[in-house]
Amino acid sequence: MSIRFPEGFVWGTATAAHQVEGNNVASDFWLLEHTPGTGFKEPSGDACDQWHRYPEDVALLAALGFGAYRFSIEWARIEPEEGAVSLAALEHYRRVLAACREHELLPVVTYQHFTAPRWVACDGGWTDPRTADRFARFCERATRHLGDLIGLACTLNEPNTPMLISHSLRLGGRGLEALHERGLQEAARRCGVARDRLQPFLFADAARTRDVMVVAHERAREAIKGAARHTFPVGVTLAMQDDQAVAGGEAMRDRVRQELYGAFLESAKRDDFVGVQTYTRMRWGPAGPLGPEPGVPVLVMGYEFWPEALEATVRYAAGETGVPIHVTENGIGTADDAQRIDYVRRALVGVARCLADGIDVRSYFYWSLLDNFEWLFGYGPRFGLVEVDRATQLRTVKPSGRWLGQVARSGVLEPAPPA
Ligand code: GCO
Repeated sequence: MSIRFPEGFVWGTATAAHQVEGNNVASDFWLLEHTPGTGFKEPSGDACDQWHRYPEDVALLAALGFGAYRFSIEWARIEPEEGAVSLAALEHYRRVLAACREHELLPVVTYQHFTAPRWVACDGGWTDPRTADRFARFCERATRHLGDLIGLACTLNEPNTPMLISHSLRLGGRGLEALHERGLQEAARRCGVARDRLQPFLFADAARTRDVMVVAHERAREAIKGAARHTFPVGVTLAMQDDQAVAGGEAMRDRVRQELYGAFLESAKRDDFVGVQTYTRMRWGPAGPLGPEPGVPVLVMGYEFWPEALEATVRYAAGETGVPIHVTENGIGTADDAQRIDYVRRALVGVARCLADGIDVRSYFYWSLLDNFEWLFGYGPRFGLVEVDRATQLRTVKPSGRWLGQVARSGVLEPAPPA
């Protein structure tokens, strides 16, 4: 039986500035990508050249049948040096927003998606409390320029990711910074700062980052609301895996959940929504993570193919916060586009079950519109509904793009593939 999504349910795709725009040279990640000893597989380079090609991407998204576009504005471009605000960069994002509006796409703006200006990262980054104020000031400035065109705002993207990384590697253990220490040392030297002043997101001390980012989120929310000339919902997005307790792992699982999400879910109770971003599950035993279960396919990202994870995290986030849910990211990195359709279909069946149970889920954003720069993994993993030729930047829509666009246009999902 086909599933009909509610009238007004929002269908979109998501991207992040650094992953698609190209040449984000004033950012901390650009520095790290180009430092000897770096753990990045390759630099982001031109990425998908969306800085120049956004008109084409926005038009394509709309033509496929989607009704929304989630993208991020780049702090490193808007404020490349402290206090030096680029009106040209702000005007650029105004044009992107206007293009969305012209194509009747709801623009969902993320104010920080992993990257920060180099000057921020080199001055304590996300472990320094001053970064919360600097970020709020940036949010205020950007909202004054762009707010009238924004449809929905996410302050921070996955501020809990550093926590998640340190947990996945070894419970309470070292995060990525330990694996990339040589590159980070060299990057700090190039910036002329002591090693411990360089604290870029992903590589920063996880617990300190969490504390600063909770404050940053709350100040940003107030700044955005204060500067906006019309009201639009404001929230935070969280990286959430379906944490499953196995063979007596309940206490461990609950403790992990508290550490990974607790502070942010608590803060989200005062938000207009919470953004759930889910890709997989994690199994927890009494002593820690159990790793993939034999027989379950493991994807190029190193985690299990587990589309049902989304239903579990939506239920969990809704239960913990009581605020509306937006699925701001869900997707799969795979070269097998049929596997992508299978994944999304099963994830959406789970969303439909949540809706049937009365959970207030407002949207589904597939990650990602384009095959793009997957951070440390470079251009290897293919998350896109649209393929991008790395030499020519030519966009080619995959079958999954047409399929999901049709679901978006009609609001109807066939739960089983046609025989
Ligand atoms: C994240 C980010 C995205 C990733 C995506 C695929 O969740 O890490 O929001 O930037 O590219 O999740 O791994």
